[in-house]
Amino acid sequence: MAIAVAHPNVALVKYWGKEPGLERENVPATPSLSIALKALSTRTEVSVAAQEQLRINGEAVRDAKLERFIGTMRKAWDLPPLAVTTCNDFPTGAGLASSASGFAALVTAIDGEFGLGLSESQRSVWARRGSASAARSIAGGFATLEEREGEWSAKTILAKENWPLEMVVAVTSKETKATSSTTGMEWSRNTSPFYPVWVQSTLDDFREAQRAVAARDFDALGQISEHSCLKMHALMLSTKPALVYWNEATLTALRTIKELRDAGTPVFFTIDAGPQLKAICRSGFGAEVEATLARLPGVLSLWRSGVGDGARLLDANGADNG
Ligand code: 2P0
Repeated sequence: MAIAVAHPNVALVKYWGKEPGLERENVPATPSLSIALKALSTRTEVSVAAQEQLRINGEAVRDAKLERFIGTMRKAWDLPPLAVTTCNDFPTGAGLASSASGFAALVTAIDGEFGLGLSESQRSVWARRGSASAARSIAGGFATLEEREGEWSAKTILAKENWPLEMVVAVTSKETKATSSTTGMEWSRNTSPFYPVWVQSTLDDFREAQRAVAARDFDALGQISEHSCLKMHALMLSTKPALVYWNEATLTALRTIKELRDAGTPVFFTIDAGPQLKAICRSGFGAEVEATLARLPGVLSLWRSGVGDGARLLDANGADNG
């Protein structure tokens, strides 16, 4: 049996939309940039079984996306029936990137169990075929997902040690979202009049965010991240039917982060395809940001996190030596 662990990631420059004709490969229409969330993780065990079995969070499931993905891997390797057991220590399918950590851990565990000998960039390409954001969870630290030598894969552009930012995740709903990201982004591409501008302008955001990470310029990274986030939500709102992922507490938390920043705390926000708010702050300010968000009505739970590593195998005793 092989056991792998992976963290979800928070995109600062967002991915929302696939390249026409390459949807099944999850080739993004734009590059993206993210930070791995150390405090949240997915742990996945893979072993050989008499019949294929998938268990997610303790329950036997049928999962079309997962089954299709394993089928795609079978076209490349002669894999036997698999027993896949995966657990998230955070809500699944609620805008916390469980598919990112999930596919990153799965590819890493399959690679480990069957000795496929995949390089990190090959694992990233495979994870992307499961869910594009999963490519970034293979890399860890500050990662970019873009086209590299003809394939879309992610790479760490700054190791976690080199910029120890803190993140606070404020959970405002634990419900599974009504519209999946995969469906929502297809609707946006096909119906939003803003979509072409989103694709074209995200390239500039990506370059600016890369520069900000390289220079460790917190203010510049905050400005471009909030812009990319709000622009993505404007795109979602202009989709038919409209994709409204926020709730009242999301907006209250957003306003609170701006107030904290105006009062001198180095912090900015981002929000993905769900109602949870993620605050990113300089090292040493996480406790203050967490305490402030915890007092808000509608904030159900919080995580405080540092920057995490990429997906990795655990040893035979389940210990993380990575
Ligand atoms: C991101 N999201 O860059 C953006 C921001 C959500 C909002 O990547 O269709 O689950 O499996 O490739 O990766 C969510 O999309 O979608 C996502 P698929 P995925 O993190």
